Amino acid sequence: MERTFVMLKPDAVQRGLIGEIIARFERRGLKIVAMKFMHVSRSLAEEHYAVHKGRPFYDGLIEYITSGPVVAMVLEGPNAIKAARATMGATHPLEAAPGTIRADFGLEIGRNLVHGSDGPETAAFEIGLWFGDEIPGWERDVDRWILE
Ligand code: D4T
Repeated sequence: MERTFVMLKPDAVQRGLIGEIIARFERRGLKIVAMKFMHVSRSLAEEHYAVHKGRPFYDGLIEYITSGPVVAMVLEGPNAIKAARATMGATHPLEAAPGTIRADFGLEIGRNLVHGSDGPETAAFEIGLWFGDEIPGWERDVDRWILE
């Protein structure tokens, strides 16, 4: 089983899309193992996006992520990182496949609604950063109908 960090960005919250977006991950079969509604401090935003420091869009990205509350969560499942990113679609909404979150709800890269870890190391770093290292798992009764 793999875990990934997913964040519903401030535009998703402001636009009333929290339920719609979470439902897509949930319906797919990804299991929520942690979730919180929160305001992002500047220091957390800077740690989260440290890899982008110095890039032209960095300042705008920090402003955007700290501009309002977000929903942060950890999802679990087989190949959860890939599954979550496929559900989200490509970073730029215009390049995202129809049916993905970013294609269905977005137009601009700087308002692309969701974040998902892009690999196992990033996922481990981001889960630790947002939730710490002690996230318990739970037994889901329908798993035998979702997982072979
Ligand atoms: P996130 O990290 O938000 O899930 O996005 P991705 O993993 O899909 O994309 P990324 O790390 O390359 O970009 C992080 C974040 O920065 C915004 N961004 C990115 C932007 O506003 N302008 C840009 O030119 C790029 C490359 C969007 C996502």
